[in-house]
Amino acid sequence: MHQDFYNLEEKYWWFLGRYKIVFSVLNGSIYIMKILLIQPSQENVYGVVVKPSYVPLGLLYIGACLEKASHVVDFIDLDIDGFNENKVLGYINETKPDLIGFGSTTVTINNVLKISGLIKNTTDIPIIVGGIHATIAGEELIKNENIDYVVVGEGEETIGELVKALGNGHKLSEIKGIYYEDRSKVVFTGDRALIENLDNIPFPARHLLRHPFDYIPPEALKAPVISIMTSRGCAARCTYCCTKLIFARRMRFRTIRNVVDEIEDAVKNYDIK
Ligand code: B12
Ligand code: SF4
Repeated sequence: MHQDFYNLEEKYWWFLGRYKIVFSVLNGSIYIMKILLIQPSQENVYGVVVKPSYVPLGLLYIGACLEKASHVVDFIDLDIDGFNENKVLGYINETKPDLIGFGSTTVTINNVLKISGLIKNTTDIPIIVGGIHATIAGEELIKNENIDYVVVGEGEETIGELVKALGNGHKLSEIKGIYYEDRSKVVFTGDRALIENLDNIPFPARHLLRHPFDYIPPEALKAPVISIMTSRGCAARCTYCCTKLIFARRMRFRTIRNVVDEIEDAVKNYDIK
C-alpha cells in the first residue's frame, strides 16, 4: 500500500510542481525553484557503503520549509537510494534542478566536494552546503570554487530567505547565517538567532524519501519505524561534541501537542507501529 502511494506521488510529482508554479505566478510570487537536496555518501566513514540507520532529519526539515514556500523539492540519499557519483550526475543532467543543496558532516564533506566538482564541470547550478561541517568550517568551505553558499547553524529560516534572494535578486548581505563570496572576498553575514518556537517548524518532509522504510535503527523492535526530534540543544559540555555549535546549550522543547501531532501523522501516513 505504501509503495503504491509512493509510486503514485512520484508519477504526479512534476505535475504537482508545475501546478504549484502556475499558482504562485498567478499569486505574484515568481521565484519558485526546483531544488534537489542530496544526502552525501558515508562510504568514507566505513570504507564501504553502509546504509544509514536513521533518516537525515536536517535535510527533511529543509525540504519541508522549501515546500511550504511552494518550491518543488526532490531528494536523494546516495547510500539508501543506490546513487553513485555518475548516477547522480546523470540524474542532475536529466532533471535540471535550479539549485542543489547538500547536507554535510566532517566525514562526508569530501564526498560533497567531489560531487560538486563533477556538477560544476558540466553545469553552473548554484550549490549550497549546510549541516554540521558547514557550521564549523564555513569559511574554509566557501573558498572551494565549487561551493556557492554555505548555511551555518539551523537552516530552516535561512534557506527560505536565501532561495528567495537568489530568485528575486535581494541582498545576500541581509540574510543572517550564510557565507558567500563577493568579488573573491569571503563574506559572513553573522550568526542567526535560534528558532524560539520549534512548533512553528513544519514536520520533516518524509514523503521526499524514496525508500523511507530502509532506515532501520538497531534499537527498533518493530517496523516500520521513524525517528522524531522533540527538542533541540543540550546543556552538557562534552568536549568532543558539536551539538552545541548548531543547537546551543540552552534546551528548547516542542509542545507535547505538536509532537503527538507528528506521531499521529506518521501513524496515519506511514503505518508506524
Ligand atoms: C542522529 C545522528 C546520527 C545518526 C544519523 C545521521 C543522519 N542520517 O543524519 C547516525 C547514528 C547514523 C550517525 C552516524 C554518525 N555520526 Co552522528 N549524529 C546524529 C545526531 C545525534 C543528530 C543528527 C540530527 O538528525 N540532527 C537533527 C537535525 C535537524 O539537525 P542537523 O542535521 O544538524 O540539520 C540542521 C542544520 O545542520 C541545517 N542543515 C543540515 N543540512 C542542511 C543542508 C542544507 C542545504 C541547509 C541549507 C541546511 C542544512 O539545518 C538543519 C535544520 O536546522 C548528531 C548530533 C546533533 N545533535 O545534531 C550527531 C553528529 C552529526 N554525528 C556525528 C558523528 C561524528 C557521526 C559518525 C561519524 C560516527 C561514527 N564514527 O560512525 C557517523 C557518520 C554519519 C555521517 N553520515 O556523517 C557528529 C558529527 C561531527 C562532525 N564534525 O561532523 C555529530 C554532530 C555528533 C558529535 N559527536 O558532535 N549520527
Ligand atoms: S555528547 Fe553532546 S549531546 Fe550528548 S550529552 Fe554530551 S554535549 Fe550533550
